[in-house]
Amino acid sequence: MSISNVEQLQAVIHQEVQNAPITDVHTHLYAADFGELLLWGIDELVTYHYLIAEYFRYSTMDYKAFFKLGKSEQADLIWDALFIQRSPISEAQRGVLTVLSKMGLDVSTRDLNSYREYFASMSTAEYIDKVFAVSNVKEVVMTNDPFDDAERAVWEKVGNNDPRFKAALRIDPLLNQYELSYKTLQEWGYEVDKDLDQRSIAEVKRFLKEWAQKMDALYMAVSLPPVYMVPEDSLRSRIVEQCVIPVCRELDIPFAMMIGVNKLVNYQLNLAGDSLGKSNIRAVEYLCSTYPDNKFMVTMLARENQHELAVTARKFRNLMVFGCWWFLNNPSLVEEMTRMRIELLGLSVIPQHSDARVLDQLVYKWDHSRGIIAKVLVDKYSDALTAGWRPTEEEIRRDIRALFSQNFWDFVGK
Ligand code: RAT
Ligand code: ZN
Repeated sequence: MSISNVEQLQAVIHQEVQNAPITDVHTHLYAADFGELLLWGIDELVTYHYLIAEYFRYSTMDYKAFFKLGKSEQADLIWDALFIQRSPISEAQRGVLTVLSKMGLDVSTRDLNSYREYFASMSTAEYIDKVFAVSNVKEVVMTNDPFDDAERAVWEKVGNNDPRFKAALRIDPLLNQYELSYKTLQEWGYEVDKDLDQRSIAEVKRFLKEWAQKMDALYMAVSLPPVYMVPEDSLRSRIVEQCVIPVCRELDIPFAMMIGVNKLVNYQLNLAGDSLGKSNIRAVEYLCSTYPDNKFMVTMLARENQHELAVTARKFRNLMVFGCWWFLNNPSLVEEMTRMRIELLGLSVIPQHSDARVLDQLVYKWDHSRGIIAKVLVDKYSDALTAGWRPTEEEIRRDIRALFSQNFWDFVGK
């Protein structure tokens, strides 16, 4: 049935966006087999590093003393500072409220202990099912780091048996700290040296291939600083061109670059201490044009990079822009970026990923993003309607499913 007025359009778009099962292309979640690596529940939610950063806007507490406390004690402090002493209106604060309310809890009681009782009554398996159902997420891509001892042990013994969780091989230590990680590779039996000679290049490639295959990784990924450049005379640039690109090509998987993070500008805040900077789009252009048979997924952290990134994707079909990353995952910026991307790239983007670190966050991050993406889509289809175009419900469903899932699968080719 074709749609001829804005009211109909709004109803159909909102319904289709709510009903679209999501493939979340970048998270920090794990399947239950990974044991304690999978974080969930109220204390994890409240101690999310986004909220730790916000807590220290108000607290004069010694950083070290805070991080020495147990999870629940940290959560008590954050709850008091960010939910009792002040109203929870930042995006990360609002996220906690959305999760509690979608789980059927009464947010108005503000009673942290009663929320704890609810989570204590759930098993991990039961809660995973519940979160996937409530958020209408079909599958999530994990961030799998073989340099993490706890994680490596799971891959070596058990592996991943839950099809809702897909793997991505994350290689930050290899690219950003080769001067340290080559020693780890040596311990694992790879014949690499610190100068990256020809033998090392072959061995790094062997490492990448073995781990991508062990994990059945959908892509390889790295987060990179604003100074990231390829080509340049650096170990990182050489590893990208001589190891990562050829192995990705051989395995036919994308290389995902998350560009723009300045790590630990306040090291005392740990995970909450990273910041951002404007990056050079030239690195993306160079890789996309030099390696047309490789596929690149790119997200950038600085707002200032978003327009040129979208324009670059117009030039290179082997580039898939994805997500509103980290400090950009705020309603005003998601709206601005989604509008601009759709205006420049139509439906050929992956508008959002969640970056969830705590399972429950799938619920709020997707609830908030769905609302904004639907709003932007209503405007864009309305413009077409004004010009006399009459989309059908089926066409709108097709388009929305592409944005929330199919574009990723088509791009990775699975
Ligand atoms: O968004 C985050 O939680 C960040 O701390 C990072 O994990 C970032 O998303 C990354 O993948 O490096
Ligand atoms: Zn992340």
